[in-house]
Amino acid sequence: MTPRVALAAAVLLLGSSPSPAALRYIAFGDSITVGVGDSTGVGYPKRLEKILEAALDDNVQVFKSAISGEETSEALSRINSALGGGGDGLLLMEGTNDVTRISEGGLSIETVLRNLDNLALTAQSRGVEPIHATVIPRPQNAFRDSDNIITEALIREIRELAYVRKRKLVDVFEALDPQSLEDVFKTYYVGAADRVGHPNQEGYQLIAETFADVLLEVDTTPPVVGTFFPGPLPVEVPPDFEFRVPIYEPTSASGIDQKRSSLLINGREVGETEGNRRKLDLVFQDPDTVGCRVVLGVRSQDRAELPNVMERVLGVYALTGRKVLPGDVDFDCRVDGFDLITFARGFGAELGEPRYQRRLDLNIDGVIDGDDLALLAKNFSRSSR
Ligand SMILES: [Ca+2]
Ligand SMILES: [Ca+2]
Ligand SMILES: [Ca+2]
Repeated sequence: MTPRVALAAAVLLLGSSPSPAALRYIAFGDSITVGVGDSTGVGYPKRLEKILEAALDDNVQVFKSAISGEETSEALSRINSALGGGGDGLLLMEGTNDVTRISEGGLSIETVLRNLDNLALTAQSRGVEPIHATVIPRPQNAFRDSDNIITEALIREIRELAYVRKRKLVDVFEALDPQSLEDVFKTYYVGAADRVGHPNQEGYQLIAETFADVLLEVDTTPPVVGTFFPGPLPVEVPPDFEFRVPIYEPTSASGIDQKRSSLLINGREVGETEGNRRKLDLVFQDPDTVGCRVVLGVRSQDRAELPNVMERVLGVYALTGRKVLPGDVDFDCRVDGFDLITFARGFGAELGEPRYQRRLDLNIDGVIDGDDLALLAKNFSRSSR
């Protein structure tokens, strides 16, 4: 080594010698925290560290403590050693391997929640702030829970857990929710070769940004939905059923905009709200105005300076003893001019086009045309109640 090169090496060493970090986080989790699927091999913790250092202009350490395939019960056995170095926060993203176990009938969501709470309580008892995270959605080719029924049931309860315990929540499910983001699995996931559902580099970057937003208190998440009734599966309910949808605002100090939050029954804003700015229960119960079938939706936004807005359909439910006439496309038990207006919006559309709606294709032949209009006309001005 020439003296010049030796000097350069010494400078490099000095430059990279770790001065004490102003902030230290422990990224605790499974393969998603390990970074499996990230072709650069670093995963979200290193990416998060970079974002935080740039934003705070200070040294930050995001220490990775993760084991691929780990379930929350296994995590409990190593949480103490993971907390050994101390820190400002425990970033707790666990549970997706438990979902696989639940789908095989070997575990309950309640147990997973208790484990997550115990992990968080252990951190608290050692002076480290626990920060919950939901788990990411699974792609259609996942070998278990590819419809995300169990995953969503779990993440809705994690939202409640964070609310009840007054802990921060990083909602990575919401950040990657295929209902709010187009082509999620194509853009942010490894793809067909991976049947577990790991993110790719872009996915890990998005996860890192989602963590950073919460830690830096930048609100980029709209209110999110909790465990709602009657639930995500299509069921028949009595007309006097009480529809109940809790929504949470996990990150914003300013909270939910209650005036702009509502249940949607067949597209109409209805119901009452009860709660506070962090959790709001949206409730509707009225057999007289509920109609003959219910498309349950929710619309909400937070009070961030640039409000984060959310609107989505949660489920479609038949009502006991009520029948939908062909042509009653808004499900209010009558076929009238309002149905005609709705019908006209889809007229001419074929299956696969954005304007095509299944409920307007009355004879289900893949095109909304004169034949469907004839069916509507046949029932015009008739009522089913
Ligand atoms: Ca928000
Ligand atoms: Ca109607
Ligand atoms: Ca048709």
